[in-house]
Amino acid sequence: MRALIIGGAGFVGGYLIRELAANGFEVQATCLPGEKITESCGIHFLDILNKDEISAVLGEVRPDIIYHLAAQSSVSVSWKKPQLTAEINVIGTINVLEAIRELQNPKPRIILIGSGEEYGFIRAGACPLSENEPLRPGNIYAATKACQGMLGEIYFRAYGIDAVMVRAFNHSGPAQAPIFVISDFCKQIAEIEKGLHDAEICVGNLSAKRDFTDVRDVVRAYRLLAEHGVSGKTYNVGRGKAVEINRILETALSMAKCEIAVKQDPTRMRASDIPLIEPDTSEICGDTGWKAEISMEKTIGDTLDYWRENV
Ligand code: A2R
Repeated sequence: MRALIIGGAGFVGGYLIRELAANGFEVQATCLPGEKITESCGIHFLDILNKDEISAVLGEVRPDIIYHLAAQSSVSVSWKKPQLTAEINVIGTINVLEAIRELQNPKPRIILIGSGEEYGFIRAGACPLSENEPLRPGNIYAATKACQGMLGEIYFRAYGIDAVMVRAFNHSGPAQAPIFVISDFCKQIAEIEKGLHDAEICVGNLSAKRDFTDVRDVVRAYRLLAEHGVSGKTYNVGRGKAVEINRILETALSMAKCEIAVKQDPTRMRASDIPLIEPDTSEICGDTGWKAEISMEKTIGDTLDYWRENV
């Protein structure tokens, strides 16, 4: 099976390239000019805002499966650059779907990677969230990802495009940008161990409960969805067991090589933090046999080791 990863230079892309290659896929990936993909695979340059570039790469690669990871993936950037976020995440997705629509049959399957953020302001008692729960996105990034999923469904129904939609919940692991909580805590601990700043870790809201999955489990889910996902269907990808951010902090601190104090940082608190976000994962478990296997302790330990080598 030949896979093309659109947007392969990001955090998830590298792990997905390795997961697919290790399981017998022929893997090719795209990135923006100026970006770098370090894993070994065929590399193509394209900007998803240019549909002709997408068509040219699809014509050359003739993939059986396409993973669409290219995105403006930051919630905070989405507030500052709403037009750019909508262009990349919505118009970019339309460009990819149109380029597929124009291909001769047999057309490739496309896996559209959305986000658990799409559920947004969830009603009390709605967790664990099933895929049928109404979407009430609470930020611009989430709204564009909800739109991406709807477009996938529309192209499936109107044109028979073999689209499978994913709503990925929090995922983490070595090399993730430190704007995400596990990576942030681990980077701060590694810096403190090296004496780069005071033995004090800055934290935000510790009482929120979120669902964390190791990125290596997440990309295994993406591989299994290529093989066993049902066309036109949307799948939650997550552990299905939320934990308090405080437990993540305690676990990370228990692995630190020195005593570290905890300091609440008001700039890290969000105005409207939702207390609990947890997915129902029975659809992906039932259709593909997937479930998260890597413990949160391993994810935190490996991420801490990554930062010990990289600060
Ligand atoms: O923003 P950059 O320069 O890091 O590039 C990102 C790239 N990208 C684009 N690729 C092609 N054409 C564009 N116009 C364009 N704009 C941005 O997509 C980056 O290399 C990649 C996305 O990777 P990350 O931001 O690291 O996201 P991550 O964590 O790998 O998540 C993958 C997917 C995304 O769709 C997320 O929204 C979803 O999973 O959760």
